[in-house]
Amino acid sequence: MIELHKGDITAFKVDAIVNAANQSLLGGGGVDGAIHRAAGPALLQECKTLNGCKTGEAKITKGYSLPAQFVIHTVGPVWLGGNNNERELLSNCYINSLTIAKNHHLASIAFPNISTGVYGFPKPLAADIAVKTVKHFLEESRLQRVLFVCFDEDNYALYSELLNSI
Ligand code: AR6
Repeated sequence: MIELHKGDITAFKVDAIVNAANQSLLGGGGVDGAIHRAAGPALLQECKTLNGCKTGEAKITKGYSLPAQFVIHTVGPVWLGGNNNERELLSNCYINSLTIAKNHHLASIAFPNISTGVYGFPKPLAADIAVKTVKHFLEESRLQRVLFVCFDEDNYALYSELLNSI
């Protein structure tokens, strides 16, 4: 089941929240900064043991002081105009995060709008990829709840329309 929410993903009490990280996994701005601030310094300590993460891939840590039990860190593509495999890499972020959740027998996972901030991915295209990829994955998995947590009004409007029309 897919749910749409507006707000700060760090407040969600789900099994895992997804972080839109960078390849270092050592923190940054945007949602990444918010997650590290809310989780506390122990999150950075665990992230330092992970040896980074490639674009499109994902790695899991504990959630520490967050209400969520785990954080799944994924690295979205930087939008470079659309001819650098950006679409497939963004789709891979969702697939690889969902696969980790499934392998850990998690029932609920919340996604931010990966790559649509600093990384500059066009929001309508990113929303379309996110919704299609998640719907396709849910057809053959037992994950109970997938939440899209939109922070800005643009993304919330895009997801509302997409989720109502499919
Ligand atoms: N909860 C949910 N969504 C949020 C929050 C929040 N607290 N804060 C921002 N967003 P961005 P990216 C939304 O820039 O584009 C970092 O520095 C925001 O409105 O956080 O994947 C990393 O370290 C936007 O829609 O991530 C990387 O270096 C979405 O989160 C780089 O930014 C993603 O925006 C990753 O860039």
